[in-house]
Amino acid sequence: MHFQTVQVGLNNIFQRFGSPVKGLVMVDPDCDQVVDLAKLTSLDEEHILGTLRDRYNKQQIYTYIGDILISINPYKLLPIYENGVSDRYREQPRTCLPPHIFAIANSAYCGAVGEGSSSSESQCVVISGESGAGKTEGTKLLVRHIMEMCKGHSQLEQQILQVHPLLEAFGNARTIRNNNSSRFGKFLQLRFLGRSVVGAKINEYLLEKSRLVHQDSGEGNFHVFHYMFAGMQPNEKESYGLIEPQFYRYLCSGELPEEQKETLSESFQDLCNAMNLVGFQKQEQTDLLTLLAGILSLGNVTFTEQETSGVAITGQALKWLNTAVNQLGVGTEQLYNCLTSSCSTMRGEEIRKLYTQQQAEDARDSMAKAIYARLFSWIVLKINQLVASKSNERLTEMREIGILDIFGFEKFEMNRFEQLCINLANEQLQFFFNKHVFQLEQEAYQQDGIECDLVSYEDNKPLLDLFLGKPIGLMTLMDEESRFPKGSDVTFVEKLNRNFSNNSNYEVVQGVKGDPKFAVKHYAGKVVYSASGCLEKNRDSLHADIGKILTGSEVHLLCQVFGGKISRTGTLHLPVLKGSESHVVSSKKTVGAQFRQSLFVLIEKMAASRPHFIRCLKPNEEKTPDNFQSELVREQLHNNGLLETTRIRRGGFSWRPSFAEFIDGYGVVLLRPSVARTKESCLEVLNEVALEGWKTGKDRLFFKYWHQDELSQYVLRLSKAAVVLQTFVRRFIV
Ligand code: AOV
Ligand code: MG
Repeated sequence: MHFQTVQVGLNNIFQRFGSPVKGLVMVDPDCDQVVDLAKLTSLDEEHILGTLRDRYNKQQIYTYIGDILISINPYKLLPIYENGVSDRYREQPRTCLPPHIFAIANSAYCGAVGEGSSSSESQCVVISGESGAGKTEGTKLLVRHIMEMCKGHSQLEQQILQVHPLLEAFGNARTIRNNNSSRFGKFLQLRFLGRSVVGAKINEYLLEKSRLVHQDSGEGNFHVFHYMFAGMQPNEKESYGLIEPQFYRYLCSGELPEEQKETLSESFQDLCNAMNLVGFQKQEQTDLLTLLAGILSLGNVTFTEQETSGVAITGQALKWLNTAVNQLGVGTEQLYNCLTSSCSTMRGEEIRKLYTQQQAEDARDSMAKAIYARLFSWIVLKINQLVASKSNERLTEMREIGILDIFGFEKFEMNRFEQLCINLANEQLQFFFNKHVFQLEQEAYQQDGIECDLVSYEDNKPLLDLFLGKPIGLMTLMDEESRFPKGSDVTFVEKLNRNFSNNSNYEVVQGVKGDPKFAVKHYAGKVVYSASGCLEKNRDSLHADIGKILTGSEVHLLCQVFGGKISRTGTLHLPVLKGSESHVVSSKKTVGAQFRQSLFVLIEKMAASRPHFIRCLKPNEEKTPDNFQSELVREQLHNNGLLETTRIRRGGFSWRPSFAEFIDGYGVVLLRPSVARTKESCLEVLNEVALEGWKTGKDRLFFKYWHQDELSQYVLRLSKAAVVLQTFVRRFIV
């Protein structure tokens, strides 16, 4: 068949299937309202806020700023997530449908599998927002829709969906700001070969383990403990050695309201189902629950000060010690000794040092925290093993979608080491966002001499320097002080005050005696931090004798997570505790240093993929539906730099492929066997598709955010047409 005839054929087919989209329908078909803030006629905060409020009041919680999605937490279930809706977003172009998180999932999926263009690349979705703004719910919706897109109904897809209830049970808890607050950060990587998901991997960041032993008023321990009490039958509780929750010191919230019990009981069932589905063995599950009960019993071991020196465990506390001994599978005497004294060797001689009340309580709590944290890491590791991609042969062909859901920015009455790390992570994310949305884009205009109005934005680099600057940054000073034998929380803050009193992002705070404080002006507001306990948490040391008895536990799982000898699988690689000569086992790096390192690796990984941004907003602090508090939202718009984002999306060119990249993706439009990766071919393609409003640079093209959608739709229609044409040729011509 002659080429000309094919073209005529295509045109006819386009008429049947609709022509390539020219210009976008940027109004919501259901409500005739602006759905893209970058298309507003006037760009000021009031107008943007008003548009978001009007949409929210009509239950339209999603709005675009170009290719960026804004999501406002509705605090109620909206009928916008059913399968039918998911299907519509899968089948129709995003521009014909109201803004939705499914559309972002679609775009990440299509980018990763190369749908709508002939090249594929790894993607990442960065979801940010304050605590309670909807990041975790958003993550689940994204994963669900992406699994729908794969539609292989494979066991792996089911397992991946079950990862969330599992991780949330162990890593989420009720806080003042969010009833289901993530107390750890996660980066979930979904791996694809062709259109199918072939594996997944989770990285976890900084579980807030201090919550296990202490919760501020109005807050809860990790959900799993509450699930156990609500969901276990009385005989089951008895077999694990559990009594009523109000008798445990680590569960100060005690008895739960009746109406909550039912949902918690269901959650316990969901957790058990998830463990089964993901592939945890029965014995592992039993061990896990036994150890959780053991942690609670351990928490009830209290100490009485002795007249001479040291502390003793007596009466009721001794009973709890014995219960813990059974549940944790360790020796009574050893546990007694390592909770009340420490043992070290000096010149070959063993020296036992008796603890004070405070030291004994710290030893008990650090033991409980170490067990819980290692169990959590083990769960993540286990999930990773079970959902790992089985074939590593075609590694280079695999593409990833990484989804980042960390703990949101936090500002409580009392902010500690954990908030410091959480807020640092949020600063880094904000920096990543700024870099992508503003800095790289504007640098590219200058390099290529593209004329475009520059948009100024709030650069949080000085704040990152305050934290991470070398040689003197807040985090390095903390590490330094943690290593210094005489270092204390007080000397740490003195050091900060000495070094940063002139830094505009730092504020000296007059703390009460014994509770040293300092303040940092974050992008999302000023936070006063209490340094009490900071150094200890940063050191995160565990006495060698405690490590030793846990390594020798008779409970297989406990022994395994502490790197003991018995091992059925032998394939788990949690770092092994080294029983050294010194009486304190301290991991080589401080918690802060490890966290910084993992954030660095994460940002590098994200920078190597195509990012999609979702900015979550919180409409009110009361966690109630239909309650839009303008001032609260205005503050978040301001902190997130969303007005500036809107400006740059409107005026800027957010997609900037090189000529070669462009031809790899869209050269197919020219319907030729080979297309040179040159500027001329690019212009030919653009002429064919009849796009308007783009610019050419020295070695790349500059496109508006909607151009990529238009091109992808053109290619999709082309491939649909090709299929029809093939069928036609097969039926009627051959
Ligand atoms: P977060 O992840 O951003 O906070 P979540 O995703 O846990 O916040 O959302 C908090 C609560 O808001 C959820 O438990 C739901 O009750 C409700 N919610 C959020 N998104 C939706 C939605 N799309 N539809 C209905 N309800 C929703 V934190 O992890 O605390 O930073 O650290
Ligand atoms: Mg969360």
